[in-house]
Amino acid sequence: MSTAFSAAKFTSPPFPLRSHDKPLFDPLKIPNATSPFLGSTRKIRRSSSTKLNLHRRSGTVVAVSDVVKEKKSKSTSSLLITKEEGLELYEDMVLGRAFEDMCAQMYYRGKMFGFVHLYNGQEAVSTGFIKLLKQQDSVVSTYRDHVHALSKGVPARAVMSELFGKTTGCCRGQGGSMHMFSSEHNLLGGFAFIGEGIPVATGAAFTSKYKREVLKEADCDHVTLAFFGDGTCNNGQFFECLNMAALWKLPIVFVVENNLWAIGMSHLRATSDPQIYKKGPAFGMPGIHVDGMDVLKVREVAKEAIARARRGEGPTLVECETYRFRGHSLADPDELRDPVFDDETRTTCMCHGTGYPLILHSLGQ
Ligand SMILES: Cc1ncc(C[n+]2csc(CCOP(=O)(O)OP(=O)(O)O)c2C)c(N)n1
Ligand SMILES: [Mg+2]
Repeated sequence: MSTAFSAAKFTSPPFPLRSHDKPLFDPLKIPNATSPFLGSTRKIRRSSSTKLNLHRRSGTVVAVSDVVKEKKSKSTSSLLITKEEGLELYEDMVLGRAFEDMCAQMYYRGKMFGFVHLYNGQEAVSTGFIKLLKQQDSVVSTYRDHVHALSKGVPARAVMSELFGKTTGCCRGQGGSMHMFSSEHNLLGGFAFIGEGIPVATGAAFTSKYKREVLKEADCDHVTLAFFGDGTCNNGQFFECLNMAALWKLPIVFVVENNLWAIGMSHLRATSDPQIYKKGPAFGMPGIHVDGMDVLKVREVAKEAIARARRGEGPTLVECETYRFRGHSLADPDELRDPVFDDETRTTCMCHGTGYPLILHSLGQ
């Protein structure tokens, strides 16, 4: 399948490498680019401040028209799935949702303790990506990790037991909600510190490459998926790992679950450029934006990113625009967000053509 981000598009340096080349993007030239500090959260939800960022989304992205046309003509066929595949995706998403609704019940009845971060609303990302993996492929998660564990095949009973601190849990009850781990399923952990999993995932991807190229294990084509949030993309480990993964062409996919919020901090308020996927090309890897609420679209992008990694063509950064339906954790009263407004923002961002259904960020064209 010839795709929007096939290797051919990256064989020659796709972006200016020398300082005298024309810069890709001059932030000073954004119209109305006043102070990025946007004041109170109320203001951010209601005022023109959001428009600034939406404007940025639409104004600074240059899409490759050929790529878009190519994708438009092919997208119908690649979104098709068999009945069995459809059922598998549906079952996985329903399992994730039902499992976590039960967690909420147990927590509010006082039967489950500690921090519990639910994934309600984001299921299409986990299912769309992880259901394409082989058992030997690895997944590295965050503290919002229950559903990633379920998608990777860790039995629901083992995950729930872990949440209750039982010895029958996947970490013998010693990890708890934020530290799901299963060597059998190559689930390399949930991590409480944001960004902490990204170097672990990069190391796992390095291991695969080392086995294949140095130890000559020719059949080792394992891929690693690193999941993390939008807030984490302002963290240094994200940039360091993108650099190393691109430099060494590691078989990894960086999956950003952009749910627009980092606890109570709006993504639009916390980052100098809200289009996270654009950071991929800055490191010489494809950056893709996708509707993270649509499992088929996520799956389409995931298929190509995973295949690219498996072929030895290196990493991809995928930004999945999604939304969490509950508070940051079950202890969070979730008073800051306005879901109606957030939904409008999300829809507007996508309709502005930043990547919906799938656009490869053109590099300097
Ligand atoms: C290194 C570190 N700094 C700060 C925190 C506190 N913290 C917990 S969650 C969070 C926000 C993360 O937001 P995001 O990456 O968008 O993930 P989401 O919760 O939205 O899935 C922060 C700052 C932390 N856990 N680790
Ligand atoms: Mg977030």
